[in-house]
Amino acid sequence: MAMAAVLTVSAQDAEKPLLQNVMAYESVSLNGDWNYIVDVQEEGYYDYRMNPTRWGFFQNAKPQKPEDLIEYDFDKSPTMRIPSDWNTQDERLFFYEGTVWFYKKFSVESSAFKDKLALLWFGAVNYDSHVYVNGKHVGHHIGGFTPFNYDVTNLLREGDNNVIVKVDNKRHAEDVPTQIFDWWNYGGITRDVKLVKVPQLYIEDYSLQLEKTNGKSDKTRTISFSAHLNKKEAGHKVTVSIPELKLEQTFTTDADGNVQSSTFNVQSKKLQLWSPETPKLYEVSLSVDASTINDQIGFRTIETRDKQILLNGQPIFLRGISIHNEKPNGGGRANSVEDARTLLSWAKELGCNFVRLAHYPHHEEMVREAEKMGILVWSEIPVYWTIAWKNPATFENAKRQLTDMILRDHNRANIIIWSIANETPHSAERDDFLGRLAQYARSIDATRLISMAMEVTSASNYVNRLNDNMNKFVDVVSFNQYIGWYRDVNDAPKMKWEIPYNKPVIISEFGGGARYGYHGEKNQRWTEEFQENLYRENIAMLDKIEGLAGTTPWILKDFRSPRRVLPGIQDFYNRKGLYSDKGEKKKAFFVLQDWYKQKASQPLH
Ligand code: GCB
Repeated sequence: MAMAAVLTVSAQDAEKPLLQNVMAYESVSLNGDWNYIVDVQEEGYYDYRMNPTRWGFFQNAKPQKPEDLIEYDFDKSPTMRIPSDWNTQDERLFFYEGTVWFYKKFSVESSAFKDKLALLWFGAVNYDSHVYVNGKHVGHHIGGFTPFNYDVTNLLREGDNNVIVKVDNKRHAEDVPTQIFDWWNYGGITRDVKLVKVPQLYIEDYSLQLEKTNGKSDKTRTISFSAHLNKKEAGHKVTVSIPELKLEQTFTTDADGNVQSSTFNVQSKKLQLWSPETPKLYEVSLSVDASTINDQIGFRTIETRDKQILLNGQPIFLRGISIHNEKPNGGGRANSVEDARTLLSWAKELGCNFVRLAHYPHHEEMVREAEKMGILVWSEIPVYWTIAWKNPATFENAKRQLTDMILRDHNRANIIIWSIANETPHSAERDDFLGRLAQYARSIDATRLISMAMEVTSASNYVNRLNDNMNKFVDVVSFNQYIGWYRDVNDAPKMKWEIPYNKPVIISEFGGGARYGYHGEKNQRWTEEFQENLYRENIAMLDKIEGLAGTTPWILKDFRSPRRVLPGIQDFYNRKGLYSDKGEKKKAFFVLQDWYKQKASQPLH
């Protein structure tokens, strides 16, 4: 009954395809203090128009006469800072999974959006959200880690306005991620919220990327460009210019408002490629009719040749680390430039040129800052463990998250791998689901590599074999393995690896837990010495794998997880970090750092 009430007030579908490069536009930030009401029993869904004894929270009702019974008041409710997760903002909500309603009053002057459109943009809301502006339902979004936006131009009024967001982070078997996962299910409006001012006609999406060389070294290189407008109209002029390269070209849209894939040629010797050593970004401007936006774009190629990964045509070893999107000091969702810089500078100190942003898209600043710092990125969607492979809605949900991850970041030079899944048990339904997802990812972005974190199976006691039907869909075979943690570390020297595919190999996870400051013998679990030894043995073992093109050990920093309950040791943290939850380095950090130093100095052919 509550659900039906919501549908009746969905006056319009204001959702628009994701705006590319939101940072390029002027906007009014709606970050800051929001009032909130915790709604354990979904009371806020009741609609007075259907049930005259109950006023739904989305109506933001106020008593008109003394006898009016309205049992909530946003203006008198507590506030929390947005963006944030509610778990670390209010002690009572630490373990809470359910609905919280958020309310923010803001004022708009009529001149502010004159001749413009107002897009209400959310960086991410975990997990299921309904958005209302001035009492009107503007949309419903699921998926906790990707941005979305609504056109609310016609709903805004001079002076006071309000936005109400119902956020529900209950877990369900058919969701993405599914019911069980090894990280904290932080709920809330976890990333920025803003009203973005866009022209009536704007470039909804564009892609500007260097084409692959396919092994040729030509005197000229090709940059391809495509775009589409928010309106399906022919004859608009779209101009792209890269002043430093003295490039400028104008294209005309077709009847669908598209600039179909077009190319520019540039002399190879004039083009400075983006790389970890020289993370060169070019100033780019894009205009449609009279309005212009800017971007900073790097050009590089990423390809494979047999078992090698080639960046700009040269083999590269990916010295990586896995990272969760959690604040560097203490828990909570990371959401700022500072959080990104701290986490990435820790990775740099470790000697990394690569990070695996696990297990879902991180906030956009993580990618942007990494790009400036010369750090390559693996970006992933939360198709994790036992997804409901047979459910068509689950597939659509995963596909939507994949689309939005790619749409948000497909102009970032540092992203080299889209990962479509992590540790998924084999079955025909899973192969079908993931196969379709991989083909779809490739169809919307052919310039990057596709991978996923697979699992190995034991062929015999000391032989591990990678045998996964998904091999034919990926460019890089990656797998997680935990010898030394979920199996005896003394087995490491005896292990053999059979990887029967002529593709580069990334070990997407290995590691083990240690409590920072807990010391003992190397065979004593949870000590720093145990973890240190585990790293030594694993590195010696993995370094022998033929075609090893990179590793992203698990994990940079201890992170919160409800599965990790051991008192005095875990206390709701997964302790596999090389840094503690407070940012202290454990001994294993230095083992990996040493290996990465060696790797950085070994030439690859
Ligand atoms: C895995 C998962 C990762 C877990 C890790 C662990 O294989 O991919 O999400 O946190 O193992 O610590 O067990």
